[in-house]
Amino acid sequence: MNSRRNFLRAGGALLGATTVSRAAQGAVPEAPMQTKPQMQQPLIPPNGRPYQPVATLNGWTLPWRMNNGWKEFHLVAEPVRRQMAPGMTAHLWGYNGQSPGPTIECVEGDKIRIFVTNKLPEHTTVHWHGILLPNGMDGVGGLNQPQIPIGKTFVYEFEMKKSGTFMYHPHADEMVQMAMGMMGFLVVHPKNPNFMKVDRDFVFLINAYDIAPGAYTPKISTMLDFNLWSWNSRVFPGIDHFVVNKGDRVRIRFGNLTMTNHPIHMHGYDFEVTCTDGGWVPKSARWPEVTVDVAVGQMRAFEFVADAPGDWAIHCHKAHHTMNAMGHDVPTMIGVDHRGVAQKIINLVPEYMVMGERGMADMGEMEMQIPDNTLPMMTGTGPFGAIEMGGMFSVVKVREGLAKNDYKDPGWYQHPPGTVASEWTGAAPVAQRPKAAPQAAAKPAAADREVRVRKPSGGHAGH
Ligand SMILES: [Cu+2]
Repeated sequence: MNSRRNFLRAGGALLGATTVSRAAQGAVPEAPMQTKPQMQQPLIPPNGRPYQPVATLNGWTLPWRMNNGWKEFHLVAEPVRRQMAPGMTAHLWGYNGQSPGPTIECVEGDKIRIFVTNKLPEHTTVHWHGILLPNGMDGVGGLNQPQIPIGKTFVYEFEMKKSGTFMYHPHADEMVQMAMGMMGFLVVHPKNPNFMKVDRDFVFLINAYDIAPGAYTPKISTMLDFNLWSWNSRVFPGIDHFVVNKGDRVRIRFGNLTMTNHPIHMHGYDFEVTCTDGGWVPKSARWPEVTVDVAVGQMRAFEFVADAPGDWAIHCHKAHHTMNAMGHDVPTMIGVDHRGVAQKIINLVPEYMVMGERGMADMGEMEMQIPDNTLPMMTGTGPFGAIEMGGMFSVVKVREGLAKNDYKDPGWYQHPPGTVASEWTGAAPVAQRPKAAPQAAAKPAAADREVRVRKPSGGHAGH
């Protein structure tokens, strides 16, 4: 799976004088690398306590080695190229060949040693978000440790005191390094494998980029106006589907490292939030939801039993977050008939296109000239036609008879006959509409009168 070995490029010769001396006694473990954008098979633990491994959307889990009772991992912070969806690649910063970095999985009670090699053009650190650890391991550059200089390797050591849902990211030149894609998921499984047991456990980080159409590198000073809203640095239609066996108990975990909140909405089910970055939510404190808002810097995990087969949409409910890069200065043209003026404009601007007067759905099907390395704003095709989405949108595919740990795309759902919304072909119903009241009609009593708008001409427009 992670076949490319990088032992030499991050070898012991790079160890800095400030590293923990007892770790320096052994060689630094190899730093596996992964550049494929498709989800890699979850990593079934080859040693240590057993657990159901998580499936990282469009990502992978970092292998480790055991060294005298310590689980040793090696992260390499470095520039990477990430395909965000077929047709568009971004030049980001990440770890071990990708943004986000690999998911780190371990078990409550594990002793963890994580080597971090800095191959960025500036210093960095790693903060372990939500983990209870000694203060000097918390990764805030300048406050808890010196920054990791270019070319040096630092080592972090701590014991996993509790299980749950966490992440890692730099706490050094944070605005730039997070805008460039530096982050990763960290899952600590419970010591008791029956506690909070699920059959499928998906993880992803919510991130956002501002990459001008045709460009490759994000603008790092953007505060709010991002144009690529992504999950694990992928956008629809590039985001993996959540493939689930009917009857499975499913957990979906996500963390938000963008600059705004995201109401994550799943169709077809209700669910309960069972974990935050603060820990597991006791049963008595849960309530049903179909949308869970995740604020900046927060993590949420929700669970449901997949008893309803189908292709169920899952997406951020902010409509602009289910679109790819677009100009936001588009005027509203709905209801504007500009046929008369269009020919005059075309005489001046031959490529001028009349659009938007009936809404913008046409754009989902339009083959428009766009710059290289740019995704259509609304795209994707389903079994019934254009899906007209982008950004933070994927599909939960619930099917019967999938094997454990089978995450292969099962194709589109085959609906039982008679269960798809379709055109009514019977007699057209007669619409019952109130007749327009003559101007002189008796006024209704003040209490139940509706709002009336007086036009400048003096006529009445009833409402
Ligand atoms: Cu959103």
